[in-house]
Amino acid sequence: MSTPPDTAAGFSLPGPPNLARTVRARRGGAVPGLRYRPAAPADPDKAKEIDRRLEAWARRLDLFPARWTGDFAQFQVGRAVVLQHPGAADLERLTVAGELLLAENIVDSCYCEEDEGRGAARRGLGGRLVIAQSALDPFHGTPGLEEEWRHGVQADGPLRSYHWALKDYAALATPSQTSRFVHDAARLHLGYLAEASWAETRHVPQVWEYLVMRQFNNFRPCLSLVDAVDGYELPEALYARPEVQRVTALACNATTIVNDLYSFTKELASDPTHLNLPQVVAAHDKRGLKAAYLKSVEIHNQIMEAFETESAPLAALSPLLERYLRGLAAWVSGNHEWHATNTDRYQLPHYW
Ligand code: LA6
Ligand code: MG
Ligand code: MG
Repeated sequence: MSTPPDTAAGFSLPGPPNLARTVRARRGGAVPGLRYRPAAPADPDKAKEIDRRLEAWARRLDLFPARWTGDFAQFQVGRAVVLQHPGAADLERLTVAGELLLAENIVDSCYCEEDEGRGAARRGLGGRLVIAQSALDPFHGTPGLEEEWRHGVQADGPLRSYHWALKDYAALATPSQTSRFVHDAARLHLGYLAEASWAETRHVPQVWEYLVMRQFNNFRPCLSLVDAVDGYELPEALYARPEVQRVTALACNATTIVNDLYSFTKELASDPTHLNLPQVVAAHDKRGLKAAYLKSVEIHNQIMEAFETESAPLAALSPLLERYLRGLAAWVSGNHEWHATNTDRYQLPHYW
């Protein structure tokens, strides 16, 4: 466990209390009192086949050093996408969802998360992320400069993973679905930058400010695929409607707060000042981490309830919307199941 310096730029700034040693982790299972719906069980053979394909893809593109292969296995990408997309049209589409999930995690781990020991650094992050965005979002210029760009976006594993995963996605999705994904990636990168900026200055945002950041630093790019993976398109004219955007964001936020709840002890152990929802609530309420954690569960539950309540009348409007909302709900359930059962990666605090 590392103890971060309590000074930044030569002056002290208040941070969340360092209570890491008081929180004993307990075994896995669902967070007591959490509002969630059970996921369709994952077919282990399907998950294994996706993992086999993803491992071959990662080796072929030399995405990460061989010594990280065990971390790859622990992450269970195949099982994640099988749980999240129970209506997937075929294995190829599931594999592409896995490529994108892997790529997003490689970028987060290698560029953004300083504590993970993979060379990530907050300093200079903006420059790295803008180039990463261009691995998804092509540069257009003179032939010579485009050639330099083509070469430049093959420079490291994070760039190669983004570039080749998106190429595979664009081959099976419509241009509108691909464009949707590229915009969601830009939002993700904006969120990473805000997270890094607050970590650098040791700024503790208000709860609403934290959740705004987390609405961008969010699983949204994964939920952006639900129609393409299931083999159809929710047309832009429906997708862009404000009420559809709202329920999409509510679903995405519920899934991401689930990450904050399940990764709480892991993050506390690696950096006691790492921001997640319970930490930010604790910093403001000053009633301790346990009360803050339980309040965070309540915030999650209200967001889940709003997603479910507001989805129902929308689903009644059109069969396509109904299918899309079912896909979002399935992703939410599958994501919860993956977090609750990935006990190698996540353990709950001993609060109950
Ligand atoms: C994971 O949270 C998360 F929500 C992300 C937005 C990063 C990956 C991006 C995707 C899949 P965190 P943990 C679009 O970075 O808790 O807290 O597993 O990951 O370390
Ligand atoms: Mg992260
Ligand atoms: Mg987390």
